[in-house]
Amino acid sequence: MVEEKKVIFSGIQPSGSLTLGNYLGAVKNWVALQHECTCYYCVVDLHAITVRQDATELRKRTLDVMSVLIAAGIDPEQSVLYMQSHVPQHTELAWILDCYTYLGELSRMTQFKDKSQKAGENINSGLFTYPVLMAADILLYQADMVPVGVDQKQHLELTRDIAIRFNNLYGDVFTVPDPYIGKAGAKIMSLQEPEKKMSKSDENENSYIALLDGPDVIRRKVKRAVTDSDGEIRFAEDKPGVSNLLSIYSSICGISVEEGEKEFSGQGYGVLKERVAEAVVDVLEPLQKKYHEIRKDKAYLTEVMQKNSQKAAYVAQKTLAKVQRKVGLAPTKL
Ligand code: ATP
Ligand code: LTN
Repeated sequence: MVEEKKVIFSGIQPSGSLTLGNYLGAVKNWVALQHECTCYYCVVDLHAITVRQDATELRKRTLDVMSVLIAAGIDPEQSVLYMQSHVPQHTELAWILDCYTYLGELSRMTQFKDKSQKAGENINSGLFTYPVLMAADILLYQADMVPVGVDQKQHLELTRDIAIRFNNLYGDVFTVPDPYIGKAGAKIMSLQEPEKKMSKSDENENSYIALLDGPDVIRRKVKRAVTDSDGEIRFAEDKPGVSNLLSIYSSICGISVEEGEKEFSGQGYGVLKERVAEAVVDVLEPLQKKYHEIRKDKAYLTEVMQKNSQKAAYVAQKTLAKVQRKVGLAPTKL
C-alpha cells in the first residue's frame, strides 16, 4: 500500500519584519518538510490584528511576509502558501470551537498573560480567544504535524485537547496534531535581553536580526549583543547571551551546540561574534536578493495568493461542512 503523505500546517503573523528567530525556529523547518509532506503555510493576518496595527502598514507587511517566505525557499507550487483572511472557513470554524473551549484553559495561556499585560486596561477578546483561531487553522486541514518554535507548544497542547474533546463527542472528526520542534534554533533569544525570546514586535530594533537587515546592520547588531564577563565560550544556563550566539551559529551551520563549543574553544567573544555575523550574512544575502525580485512582482503575488487560497478553501470546506453537520447546524439543501 502506498503510504499517504503527512499533512503539515503552520502559520506566521505579519506583525513585524520576520526575524532570525522566526527563520531558525520555524521557516527553515517549513522549507525542509515541503518535499516529503503536503504543506499548508499561512500568513495569519487575522491573528496579527489582536494587537492594534496601522492598516496601511499591515497591508504592506502581509505581502512582505509572503515574499520573504518564498525567498526563504517555500515553493508556492509545492506548498499551499496563502493569506488567512482569504479563506473564511478559518473564522467560521473558530466560532464553533469557541463553544467547545473553556475560559479556564484560555486563561492559562502564557502568551495571553504576556500580551495582555502589555495591552494595559483594554484587553480585546480576540487576544483571549486567539488560541482557538489557531486550533481552527490547524484542524481545518487535518494536519498531522505543526512545525513551530518552542513558545507555541502550549497552544499546540490546547489544540490537541480541543480536537480530542470534539472527537469524543462526535467521532473521529479531527486529526490530533503533533508539534514539530527542531533541536537547534527552537528558541532564539533577544540579542539585548537574552532571557527573553527574540520577537519581531520588540520595540528595540537591536534586540532582533530582521531577515531583511543589510550586512552592516547585521554585523553591528551582533557586535552589540549582550554577553557576560566570564570570557569562556560555552553553553550554560547562567550564560544566556553566549549560549544564544552559540545556538544561532550551530543552527545556521547545521552542527550541534557541542560541536560549536569545540570549534570556539580557547577563543574570545570577538571571534564568536564575527563568525556568527558572517554565518548570518551568508544565509541572508541570497534570500534578500530573491526577496526584492519577488516583492515587486504584484501579478505573481496575486496569482500565488488566489490559486493557493482556492486550494486551501477546498480542503477547509470539507472539514467545516462535516463539523457543521456534527454539531447540528441546518444544511442549506434539505
Ligand atoms: P510577535 O513578536 O508578534 O509575537 P513572533 O516573532 O513571536 O511574533 P510569530 O509570528 O508569533 O512570531 O511566530 C511564527 C513562528 O516563529 C512560530 O512558529 C514561532 O514559534 C516561531 N518563533 C518566533 N520567535 C521565535 C524565536 N525567538 N525562536 C524560535 N522560534 C521562534
Ligand atoms: N500563534 C502562532 C501563529 C499561528 C500558528 C497557527 C502557528 C497562528 N496559527 C497555526 C502554527 C499553526 C504564533 O503566535 N507564533
